[in-house]
Amino acid sequence: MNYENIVVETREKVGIIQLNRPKALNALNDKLMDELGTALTDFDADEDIGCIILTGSEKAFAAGADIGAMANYTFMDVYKGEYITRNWEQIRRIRKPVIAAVAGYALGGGCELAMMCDFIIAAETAKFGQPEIKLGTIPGAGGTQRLPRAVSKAKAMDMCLTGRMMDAAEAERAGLVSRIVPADKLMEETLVAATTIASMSLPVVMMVKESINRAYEMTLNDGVQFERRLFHSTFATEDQKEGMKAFMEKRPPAFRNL
Ligand code: CO8
Repeated sequence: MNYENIVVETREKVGIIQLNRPKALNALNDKLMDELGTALTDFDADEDIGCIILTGSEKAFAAGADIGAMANYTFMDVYKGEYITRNWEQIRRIRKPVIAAVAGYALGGGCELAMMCDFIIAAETAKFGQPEIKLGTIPGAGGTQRLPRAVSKAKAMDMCLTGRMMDAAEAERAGLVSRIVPADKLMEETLVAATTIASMSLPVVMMVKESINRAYEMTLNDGVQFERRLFHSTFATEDQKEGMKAFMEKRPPAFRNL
């Protein structure tokens, strides 16, 4: 597949998608989001892929939705879903883990896209922000919903109301990112994490993702019940038999995704 706005590659069982509009700091437009949706769906369907990395450039993961493209949209353009809103949710339908590897700016829709991934590994240069208020609009892809869940109401209000950026250290303290790595090690470290995940049993990995995501949608009691049933169902897999047998035989497991 030939893409104009993203670069796609595979490293063993890891699929890598790099946002690639460097002149616009990877500003997200409809075409890019269509391509991203297609690449994610293809990796999700590819039996040889166990984990996906989404990344940008050294300067920007993504500096937001494309302001130039949006500037003259009318309410009807956006409400009817033909522009910007139509293809943003595809990433949420991906069942394999998606790691955001963020260096530089992750602003507006870029911050929201990173938050739609399963976790964020940040270079020490990463900067997160929801500056839409400075443009006379508000976050439109979950910023006002995912940010407070990730970093607390106080910090989310602060960031969305003032439009200020959070650096990597603050983002890690607040729980927005899982870890910070040196900028020149971002892909290397993220690949280690992705390769580790891809070496596990894929159906069990998918259950972990599904179960953790339910924590945001369910009461604690319902969530624990949901988790319990998934836990029970792992005992129907060959990979659970292999994983526990390998432990007892003091050898690495050979999962077959069965
Ligand atoms: N859209 C379009 N172009 C952009 C964007 C953007 N978001 N960000 C940067 N660019 C372009 C600049 O216009 C510039 O282009 P040119 O060279 O042709 O003038 C180029 O990228 C480089 O940018 P700068 O010269 O500004 O670089 P600086 O290093 O001086 O500054 C910043 C970097 C601080 C990142 C600055 O570019 C900036 O503030 N960008 C805008 C950030 C922003 O406001 N983002 C939020 C956009 S709104 C949004 O994301 C809403 C999402 C809603 C999603 C809804 C889906 C359902």
